[in-house]
Amino acid sequence: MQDILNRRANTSAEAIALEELYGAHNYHPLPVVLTRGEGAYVWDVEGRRYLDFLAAYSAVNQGHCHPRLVAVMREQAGRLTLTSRAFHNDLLGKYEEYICHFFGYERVLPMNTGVEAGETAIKLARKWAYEVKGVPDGRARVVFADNNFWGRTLAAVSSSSDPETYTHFGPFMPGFERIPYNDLDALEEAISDPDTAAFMVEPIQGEAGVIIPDEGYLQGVRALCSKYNVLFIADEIQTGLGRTGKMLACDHEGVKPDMLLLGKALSGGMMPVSAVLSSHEIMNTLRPGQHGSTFGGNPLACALAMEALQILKDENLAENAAAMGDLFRKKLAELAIPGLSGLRGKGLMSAVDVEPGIFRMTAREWCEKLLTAGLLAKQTHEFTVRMSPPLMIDASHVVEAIDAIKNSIQ
Ligand code: IF1
Repeated sequence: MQDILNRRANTSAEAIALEELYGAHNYHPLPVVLTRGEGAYVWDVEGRRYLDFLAAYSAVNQGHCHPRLVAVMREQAGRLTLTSRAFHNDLLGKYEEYICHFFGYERVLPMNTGVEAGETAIKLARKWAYEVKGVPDGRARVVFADNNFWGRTLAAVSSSSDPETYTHFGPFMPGFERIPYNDLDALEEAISDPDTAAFMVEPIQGEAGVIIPDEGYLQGVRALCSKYNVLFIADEIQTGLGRTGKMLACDHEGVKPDMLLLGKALSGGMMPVSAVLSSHEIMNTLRPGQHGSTFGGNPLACALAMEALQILKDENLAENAAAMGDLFRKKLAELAIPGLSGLRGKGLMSAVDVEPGIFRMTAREWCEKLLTAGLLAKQTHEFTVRMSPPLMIDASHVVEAIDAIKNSIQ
C-alpha cells in the first residue's frame, strides 16, 4: 500500500503538469485532481471535498466506492479475476442467468466498454439481417439518430453527425444512415427499406445535451420496428440502471427493445463492464469464434455486475432518482437565475443551457465556478451543463448543490 501512495502526485499542480507533458491531449478536464471518493463526495489531493454531480458520466450511480462493491471486488480479486473464454468460470453462467432474469431477456453477451456493446449489437443485427430476415449479403443498413453518441471507435464515429467527432477519421463504415431524432415519420421512411437491419437509439440523448423525445416516441419506435421487421436497439448505457427514475428509460413507455445495451453503472464504476441483452433468435446467429473479447465475462466483472444490480434494487435507487431529480429541478427553477434556460431532465439526468449574452459566463467558465463552489459538473458542447449525481443522494445533497449553484453565480 505504501508503494502505491509513494507513486501518487503530491499536489494538483504536479499531477496536471505531468498529464500535460506525457499524456495525449484528447481531453480538457476541469482543473481538479481527485484522490478519493465516498458516496456522492470526492476529495482532491489538497483535501478539498466536492459534491460529484457528474458521477463519472453515470457510471457511479451506486455512489463512489460502494462498500458492498468494494467487498466483492476485494474478495473476488483475491480469488480469480480472469480466465479468458477459452475456459469456463464459475460465475459467468450465474451472472448470465441473473441479468437475463433481471431484465427479462433470453440471452446476454458480456463485453467491457459501452462502445463494445454498441459494436456487438451492430454485428448481431447484421448477422440477423442476413441469416434470419433474408437481406442479401453485404447490403444490411443500420439507422441512427442525428446527434447520437455511443463512443469513439471507427464504427461509432462513422454514425456521428458531429464534425468534431468524425473529421479526419475516415474512411467511414458503409451501411450506416442517419435520420432526425424524435421523428417517427423519418424513421418509417428510413426503415421501410427492406435491407434495414436495425435502428439504434438512445431513449434520451446524453452527449447531445439531455434531449428528451416526445412522449410516445419510444412506443412509436417499437411499433415501427415491429411493423418492418427491423431490430430496435436501445442504447441504455447512460440512461439505464436507475438514472432516469426507472430501472430503464424504456420502462417509462413500457417498451421492450430487441437488443438492450448496458454499461457504465453495470459495475458501479469499479471496472468496464458492458452487456448486450437479446433473444434466442438474434443471439443464436453467433457461433463460436465469430465474436468475443479477452476480458468479456471475466469472473471479477460477473461478481461486480450482480452486486451492482442488486444494490440498485435493494436501495431503491431508481425511485430515489425520480424523487431527487424532481426536487433538484424544482429548487433550481426557483432560483430563477437570469441567463439559465431550458432546464430539463428525467430522474437524475438533468441539463440546463446558458444563454450567451445574458449569462456572464460560457458553460465551461460556469463549471469552473461551480468547482470553486464545491460542485463538480461538466459542460457538453458550448452552452449546456449536465448534472447527473449518484442516485443515492438525499434531500440534503440537493440543498447543498443548490447552495453551491447560488454561490457560483455571485
Ligand atoms: C468520453 C458523453 C456521457 C454513452 C452512450 C455508449 C457510450 C457512451 C449513450 C460508450 C459513453 C461517455 C464517454 C465519455 C463521455 C461520455 C458521455 F459526454 F459523451 F455524453 F456519458 F455523458 N452509449 N459516454 O454515453 O461507452 O465505451 O465510453 O464505455 O469521455 O468519451 P464507453
